[in-house]
Amino acid sequence: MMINNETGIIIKGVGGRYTVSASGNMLNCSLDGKLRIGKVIPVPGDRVEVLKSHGSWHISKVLERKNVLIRPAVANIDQLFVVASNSPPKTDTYLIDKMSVIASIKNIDMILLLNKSDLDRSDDLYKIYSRAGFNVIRVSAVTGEGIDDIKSLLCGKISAFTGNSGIGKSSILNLIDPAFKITVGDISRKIERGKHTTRHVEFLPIGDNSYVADTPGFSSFEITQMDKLDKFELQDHFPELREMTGNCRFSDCVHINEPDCPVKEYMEQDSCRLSRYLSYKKIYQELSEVSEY
Ligand SMILES: Nc1nc2c(ncn2[C@@H]2O[C@H](COP(=O)(O)OP(=O)(O)O)[C@@H](O)[C@H]2O)c(=O)[nH]1
Ligand SMILES: [Mg+2]
Ligand SMILES: [Zn+2]
Repeated sequence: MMINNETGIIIKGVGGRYTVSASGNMLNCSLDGKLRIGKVIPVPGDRVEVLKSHGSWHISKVLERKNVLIRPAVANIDQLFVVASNSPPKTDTYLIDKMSVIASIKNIDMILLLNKSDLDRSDDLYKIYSRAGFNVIRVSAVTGEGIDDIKSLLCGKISAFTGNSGIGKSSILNLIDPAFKITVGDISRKIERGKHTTRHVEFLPIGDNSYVADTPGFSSFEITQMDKLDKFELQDHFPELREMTGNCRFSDCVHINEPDCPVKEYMEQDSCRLSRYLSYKKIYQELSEVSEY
């Protein structure tokens, strides 16, 4: 009996069958009986050990995860591309701010893509997020603006695209690699929902050790998913607040109601920072309510 061992990454899992990318091959794998009993359910992005016995491949072990997101479940995300726009469907800044906090908690780099730049340059969003310290890229799936920048960022990483429906995630990915051939537009998705079809995430291979997933957006970007974040630590997940720490009268200052807080003053000084500050206060409030239970 010949036995083969490989380490690979799950790019897709449907109905108990997994596609594992290993040494340049796509292996169709089932789960080892032992793993079925265990608590860890493998998800796309998981690094796994696979074993060939009696002619078929099995996942024998799930390696330790860097992080995991839910609905859709994905693991080991290095970077999250949040697609936003001032053009319809206009993106709410609070949504971006919540996603940025969760990405930070999960140790995921967030990149903001301002799509539909052919229609609207999204100047306000550009200013708010570049000043807050994020990598912001203007993109157009029509003119191709920004596509090369995205391509170079994808190299060697596991990435996910998120953003509201209709914002252009699939269109951008199709420009990155025309071979993806992802359906563009909302119609197919609405039909899927009507049929209660589960929407599966699939990582698309894009060069060596690089994978990108188109997602319908994560429902995990909710306050309750902030891994029971201590509200005093929320400021650590706002880069511009983190930069200002140590300037306040109270060492445990949260920069909300404390008198003479220079951070509060700084954040209220200009409309860009204020937008972020309002989200900070809103998330802080929500975390306070969650922790009361
Ligand atoms: N003008 C313009 N339209 C775009 C752009 N990107 C996507 N669209 C259009 O927006 C709609 C939704 O795009 P899609 O990629 O399906 O969005 P998704 O739901 O985020 O995957 C489609 O009609 C696209 O043709 C863009 O950069 N500029
Ligand atoms: Mg899409
Ligand atoms: Zn303060």
